[in-house]
Amino acid sequence: LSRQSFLTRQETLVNMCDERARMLQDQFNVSMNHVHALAILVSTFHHGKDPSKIDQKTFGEYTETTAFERPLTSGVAYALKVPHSDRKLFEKQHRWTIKKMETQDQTLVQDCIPEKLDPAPISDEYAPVIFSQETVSHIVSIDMMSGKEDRDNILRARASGKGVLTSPFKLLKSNHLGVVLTFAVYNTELPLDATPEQRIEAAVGYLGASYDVPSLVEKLLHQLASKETIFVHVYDTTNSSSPILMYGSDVIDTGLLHVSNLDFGDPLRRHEMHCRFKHKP
Ligand code: WA2
Repeated sequence: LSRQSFLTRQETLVNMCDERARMLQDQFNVSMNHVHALAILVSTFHHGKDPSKIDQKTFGEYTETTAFERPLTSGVAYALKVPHSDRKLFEKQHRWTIKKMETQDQTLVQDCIPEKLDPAPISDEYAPVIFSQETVSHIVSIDMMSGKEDRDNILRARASGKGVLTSPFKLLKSNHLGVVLTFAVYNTELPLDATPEQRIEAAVGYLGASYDVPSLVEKLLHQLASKETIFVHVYDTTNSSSPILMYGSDVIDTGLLHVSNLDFGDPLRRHEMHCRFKHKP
């Protein structure tokens, strides 16, 4: 291979990879902004009105008809902050018990059969899902603080006031790795310089979106021509010594590798796109 054709080939790979990384990042950013707007909608019309202007029917219809605004998401849901002292009254009003995400038998959780889910054990506070897009209706009544990744997200979202992302983990009822994006919903107008303590206190709930990464990245790449040309892998590289593969398979070494950076807006997480040609020159 001549030096010139090597350089041309390398340049092609760089351009294709950067273009795909930018598309994925832009689409993620668009949906993140819309999820943020949903959190403000819930704050204004559920917590800001008495009686509330939002119920499951309104939330379900609104989120379904605006789903096109949130590319790459598989569904959105709203979980309420319930202190233990309010649990009895909350469960009586909703006519269901707050459920625990993790059971002894993981297969039952994955299937998300409501009757098989145990009630949430006693805790200081809970985050049961009260509204959901139809696509994730299986998480209604589940305490999102009873799952490690969801819990970490809730704690970080409400203390920071920013959109936060989980590490990749297996989403309920799906066989795919995914991530969850969370925005806290606050009851009062917080000053811009509010302390984490003020934020934690003012939090009333958590608006979250789930991203089924393999199927959604596949859909995105499919829209592009020359899908046959390169392998694309997406990694969570937050822990640089053990990157987590989020998308892609069958790594074949064909020489050139290009790594494009991905910024999903959460400074605590790092992501990369790795691209390789499928065929040797
Ligand atoms: N949404 C969908 N599937 C899931 C999931 C989730 N969390 N967790 C595990 N599988 C209501 O941050 C609040 C959504 C959590 C929001």
